[in-house]
Amino acid sequence: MKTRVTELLNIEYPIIQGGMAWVADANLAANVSKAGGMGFIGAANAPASWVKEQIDIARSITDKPVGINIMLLSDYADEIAQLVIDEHITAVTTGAGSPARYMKAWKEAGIKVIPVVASVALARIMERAGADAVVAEGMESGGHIGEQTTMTLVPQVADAVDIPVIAAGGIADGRGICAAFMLGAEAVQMGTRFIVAKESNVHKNYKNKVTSAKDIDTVVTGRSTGHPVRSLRNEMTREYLELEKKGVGFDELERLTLGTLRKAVVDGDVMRGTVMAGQIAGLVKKEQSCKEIIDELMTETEKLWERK
Ligand code: TUI
Repeated sequence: MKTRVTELLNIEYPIIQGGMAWVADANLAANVSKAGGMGFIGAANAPASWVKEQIDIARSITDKPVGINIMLLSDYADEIAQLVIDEHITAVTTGAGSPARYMKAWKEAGIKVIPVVASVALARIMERAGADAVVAEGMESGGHIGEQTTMTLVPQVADAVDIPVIAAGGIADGRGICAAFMLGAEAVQMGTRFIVAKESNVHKNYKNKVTSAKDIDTVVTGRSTGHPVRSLRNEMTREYLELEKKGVGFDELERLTLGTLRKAVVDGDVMRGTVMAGQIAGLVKKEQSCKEIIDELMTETEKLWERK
C-alpha cells in the first residue's frame, strides 16, 4: 500500500508507532522500523543526553531510520529540537502543543516534520508553517488528548489540508487501518498495540493490565486542569476523579500524578501509577513481536482492502 506517507518516510507499510513517554525507547522504535513501519523514540521529559543514547542504540539495532517524538511541554524541548538537527534525524513528530517555533530550523535541516494535532485549526496552522504531514489524533488515544473523536477529526482534517494525514486514536487492527483510510488518512499511528510488543520494555504488570482491559476500562483525568489524560482505571484515577469532582485545585491534583507514569512503566505499580492506554486496549489481547504485529496488521488490511 503505497501512499504519500510511505513515500515521504521511505517505509514499506503505512504504519508509524506513537512516541509514547517512557514506553517508546530505542528498542521498541528500532524494531518497528526494522519491521517495515516507522518507530519513534518518545523524548517525553527526558534530557537530550538520554535521547542521544537512545539514538545510538537504535542505530546499533537497525540501519532503517527511527524518528523522535518531542513532547513540547518538556523543559528540554529546545535542546532536543537542536539534537535532532545535529543527529540528522529523518522525521520528527510533536505532541502537546505547537512546534511552530522550531519549524524553520527543522525544514532547513531537511527533517520531515509531522505535528500531532487534535483540531482542524492546528492542522491548518501547521500546514502553513511547512509541516510535511500531520497526525490527526482522536480522543480515543491514550495519554494527553483533545476533544474530537478520530471518526470526526480525520475527515475534517483531510478536507482542510493538502498535506497527507496520518490517523491516530482507537486503531489497533486491520479494520481500524482500513477505516482510517476510508476517512482520508494515508497512514496510521498506533500506540497501545505497541505497548505490549515483545520488544517493549514496559513492566509486565503494565502489559497485563492492557491485555486484560475491557472496552470501558479507560478514564480521562485532568479535564478540570486543561490537561486531560486517558489511562486505565485504577486506585489512583479513582482518587483523582473524586478530588476533581470536589473541585480540588491544579497543584494538589498535579502532586497526585507526579512521577506516576514512571511508577507504572518501570516499577509496575499499576494501582498507584498512571497506566496510559487508548480506548482500543480492549482489543489488544496478546504480546507479539513488532514484526508479528506489523505482518498481522498488513495481512488483515490487505484482505479487507481487496473486498472494498
Ligand atoms: O501529546 C500527546 N500525547 C501525550 S503527551 C504525554 S506527556 C504528558 N503527560 C501529562 C500531561 C501532559 C503531557 C502523554 N501523552 N498526543 C498528541 C496530542 N497533542 N494530543 C493533543 C495534542 C495537542 C494539544 C494541544 C496539540 C496541540 C495543542 O495545542 C496547541 C496550541 O498551542 O494550540
